[in-house]
Amino acid sequence: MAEKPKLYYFDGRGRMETIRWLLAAAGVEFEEQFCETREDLLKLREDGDLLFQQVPMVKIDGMKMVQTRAILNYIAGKYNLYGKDLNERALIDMYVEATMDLNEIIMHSPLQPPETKAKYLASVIEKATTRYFPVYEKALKDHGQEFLVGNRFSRADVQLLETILMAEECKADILSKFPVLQQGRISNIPTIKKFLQPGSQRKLPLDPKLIPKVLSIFNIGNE
Ligand code: P9H
Repeated sequence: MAEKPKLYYFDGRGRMETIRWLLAAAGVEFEEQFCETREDLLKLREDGDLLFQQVPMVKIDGMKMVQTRAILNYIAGKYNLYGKDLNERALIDMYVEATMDLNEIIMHSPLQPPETKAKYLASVIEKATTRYFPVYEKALKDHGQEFLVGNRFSRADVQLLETILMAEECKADILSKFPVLQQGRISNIPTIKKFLQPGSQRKLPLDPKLIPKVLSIFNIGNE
């Protein structure tokens, strides 16, 4: 029985959440070790576990993988979520890189100073509804298939759903102009349905009270 992958990060979303989604979508059970303090991060460094002194780190198949995208590519390749050929992979990569761009701006919204938070959120919603969601809506409408690429479940479907749910936390009716995306068929896939259940390893949005703790783990603001 292959060893379960083990994920090293803080007890929150950040850059590890998409990795949790992909493993869950592939039906892969995983363990987690949380950095609760800066000492925990420094210990991983001292033990030589972090190639670039940073987390996320995932112990999988005898490797200590770092770099979020490298980890996602490995998991997608290993669990057949990356298309049947280079052309499908190219399209999947274009789709997922865009979801990660949108994720990046959404995941930084809790860190915005109060005076600019509303403006920041408005720009997130504007980008989501004018640059990103129209592309996925059109793709699904044009080919009429359940999955974005190659009529087969791939990381593009998983990462789009993750991003849609994050965007809906910013504005509940953000999909109002996107009827096909609203269908949310991917949520009914058994592995995804299980991950969306309360009590799963899916993380909640960062509790603002915990921001100082996260910033202290990564020594942000004390440089
Ligand atoms: N290219 C937390 C929440 C949201 C967004 C980012 C960070 C980058 C990858 C310690 N790791 C705040 O910056 C914490 C990376 C990995 C790499 C880290 C240091 C970050 C965060 C923690 N910082 O894609 O994996 O930025 O280890 O000394 O750099 S995550």
